[in-house]
Amino acid sequence: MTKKNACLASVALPVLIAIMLSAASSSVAANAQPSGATAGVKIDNFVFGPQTLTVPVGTTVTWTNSDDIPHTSVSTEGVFKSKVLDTDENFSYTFTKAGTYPYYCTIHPKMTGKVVVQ
Ligand SMILES: [Cu+2]
Repeated sequence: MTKKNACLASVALPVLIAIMLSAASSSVAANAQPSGATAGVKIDNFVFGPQTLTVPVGTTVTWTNSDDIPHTSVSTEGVFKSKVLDTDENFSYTFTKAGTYPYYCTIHPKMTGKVVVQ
């Protein structure tokens, strides 16, 4: 190898490695990222609607309180927990693992719903 070529390689190789690494890490990030899908649960008249929401993995679910009294949306298994939502306030959670996620309103424990993630 000539001196010039060696010099070129010492510059080109790290660049090549950097490109390969960034390509690899961006494809890993793409796999780990949520699908970007969204879905909504409306809270109205002491009811979560729909009571059972079925969504694909990676979906962000937003609960919106359309009732005129405060409610919460709290996972029975501690997976997510909203603050107290006043009228028109909302809470979002992104479901990254398949499963069934029951939840309830801590102020009115008879209010229940579930999110099924597939
Ligand atoms: Cu409530």
